[in-house]
Amino acid sequence: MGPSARLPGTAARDRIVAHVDMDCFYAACERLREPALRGEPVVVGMGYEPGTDSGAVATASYEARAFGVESAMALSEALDILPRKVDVAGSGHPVDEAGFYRPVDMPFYESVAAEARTLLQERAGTVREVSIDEAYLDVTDRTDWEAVGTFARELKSAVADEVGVTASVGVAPTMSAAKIASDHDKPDGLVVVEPGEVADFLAPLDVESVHGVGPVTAGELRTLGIETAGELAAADPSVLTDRFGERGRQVHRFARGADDRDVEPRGRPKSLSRESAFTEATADPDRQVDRLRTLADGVAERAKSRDVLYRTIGIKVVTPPFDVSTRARSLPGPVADGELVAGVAEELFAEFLADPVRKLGVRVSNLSFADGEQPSLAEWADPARGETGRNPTDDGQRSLTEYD
Ligand code: DCP
Ligand code: MG
Repeated sequence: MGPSARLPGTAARDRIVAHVDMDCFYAACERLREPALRGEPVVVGMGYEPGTDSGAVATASYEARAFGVESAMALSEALDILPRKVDVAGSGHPVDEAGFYRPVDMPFYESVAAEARTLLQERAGTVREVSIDEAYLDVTDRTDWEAVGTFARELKSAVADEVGVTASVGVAPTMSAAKIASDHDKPDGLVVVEPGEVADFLAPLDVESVHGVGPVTAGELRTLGIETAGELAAADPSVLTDRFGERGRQVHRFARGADDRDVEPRGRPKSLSRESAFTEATADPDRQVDRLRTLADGVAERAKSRDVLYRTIGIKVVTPPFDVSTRARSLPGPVADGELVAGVAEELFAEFLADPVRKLGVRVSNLSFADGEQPSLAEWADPARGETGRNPTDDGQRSLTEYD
């Protein structure tokens, strides 16, 4: 069944996605090395030179935002509404209505971001970084909907304790809902949107919060009388496609909570894998082996279609509650042989056969390319993953391309 045939809000019910976004990140980094800035209005300026009014605001602490300072504002404008602490003597401005201004220091922020990335990698199987302070995590293997609130709280505490900055976390069955959820209760937010709640969660929000709707599209939608995500979800799809083409159909789907994009890491691929969960854990060896073979075929097909040879074949087995085991075997040389993938996967699985199993995965790694050429990034980039997302897989399996 194609996901387009799924009911709204039920897409990818088997997935748990967390979106993590650090709060006022550059300002939080400045506070990390200068604790006196904690609780104070802090403005970080791009192109700012201390003592001058040059540059623009990269970010502002929430205390500075309370004065109206915001990202991308000219620094001179920020200084008008929030003078520098050192400048207020004799100016008529009370000291507590002044802020601290700091120039951007990317190497330092990158080093903090790298620590955060390491921590997120440890706590999630799959991480897709989207900016210096923002990432999607697929945590399906690590938790379930009952435990995910606690899981996310622990994740936030770990970021606070080990990295020293606060993060807002949104959890949802889709990437787009998770992103909106992380933004919903900033700073230090934690919002969990369970499967089946997505459409209701989105409905009252401004149409601009829908994935793929920018300010221009939002303006056009408003002229059609569509102001909220709920109104967009209820709109006649043919009116939307008339006006916006294919994109109209996609934003309509997103507004209804449908979004089948997988959390896929960026960068060069290190392996290709497929995995799939059983609706309920099964100990039936026939079903297990059947599923394993289907996954092996899927991986081999994918490798073949990309002209990829592999030297290592591996499996992943998830047993209740969330115990993840992996096994792999390396071959003497690179191959492209679907029957071999299935055979090795089955042998590796022998030790788990008839154990209760929630989920299975098959992976090939140690990749090389049949034509001897290195793949271009563009070749691996998902062509359909644009502003409005990409087309879903058609078989309910998840395709993962792993990178490091
Ligand atoms: N940034 C920038 N210029 C912008 C927006 C952001 O230089 N116009 C930088 C500074 C931010 C960082 O990117 O600290 C992360 O961007 P976010 O949009 O996540 O903003 P913040 O983390 O600062 O604030 P929030 O708490 O809203 O996430
Ligand atoms: Mg942020």
